[in-house]
Amino acid sequence: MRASEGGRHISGAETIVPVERLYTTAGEFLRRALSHPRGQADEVYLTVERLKGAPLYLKTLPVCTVNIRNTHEAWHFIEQILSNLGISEEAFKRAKEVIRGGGMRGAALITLSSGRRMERDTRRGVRATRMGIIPEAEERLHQLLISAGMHPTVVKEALILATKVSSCPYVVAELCVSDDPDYTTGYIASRRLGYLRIPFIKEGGVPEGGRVFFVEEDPDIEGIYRYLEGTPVMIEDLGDFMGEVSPGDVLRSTG
Ligand code: PML
Ligand code: MG
Repeated sequence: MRASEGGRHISGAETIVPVERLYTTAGEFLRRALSHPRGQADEVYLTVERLKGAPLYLKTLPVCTVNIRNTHEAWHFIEQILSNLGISEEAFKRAKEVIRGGGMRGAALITLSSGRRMERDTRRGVRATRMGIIPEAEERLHQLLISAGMHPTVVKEALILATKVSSCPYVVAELCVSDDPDYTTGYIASRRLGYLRIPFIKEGGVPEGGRVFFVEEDPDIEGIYRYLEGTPVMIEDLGDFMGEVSPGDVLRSTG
């Protein structure tokens, strides 16, 4: 689903479901487009297609929430952790520009060392699509998120997306800031560190946000698009939920 208002991006969502859940899912996505905190869509595109080929089955990244108290601390932590993952200051600066500028439908691809933008079309970006979760894992994830006091839909979808993205060869890390004005928790995800939730990544009321996928220096761009946009991925199992961790502990584990 892709929704916009006056050409401005409002909301996007994707999933893989059995045929009998199509009607409900289409209805839920439509409702989301028409009652979104970013505004009411005046154009909604729903695309439904049969899966071509068997999906890859993955386990979600392990999740923890970094104990952060304000936006300043959040960005200080992000800068340090990205640096420990091999991402240069240049690439970090470029990522901040993308996220603070907002307005992209997909994610930016930024090379980790020279900080170059690698998307075919920098306004559209690359979209991670064709991913879902098997019903049994979804039910368990729902219960876990509810008991941890996390938003069941937002975090579920972000974790599925981040798990697919981090499994893509050439992708070293993802940085995400929601474009929902009142959703102020973001994350950094990587194969090495899992899914690190970062509270206070932005001030409330700010509609700008976005996703950046940091990639190796000479990436196979066609291969990245093929995998992220084309290869179907299903979550079949859940990684650990580790609760709160201190920024210092995470940094020490990578430094
Ligand atoms: C989005 O708006 O889709 C991004 C959501 C980020 C969720 C971060 C979290 O709470 O784990
Ligand atoms: Mg959103």
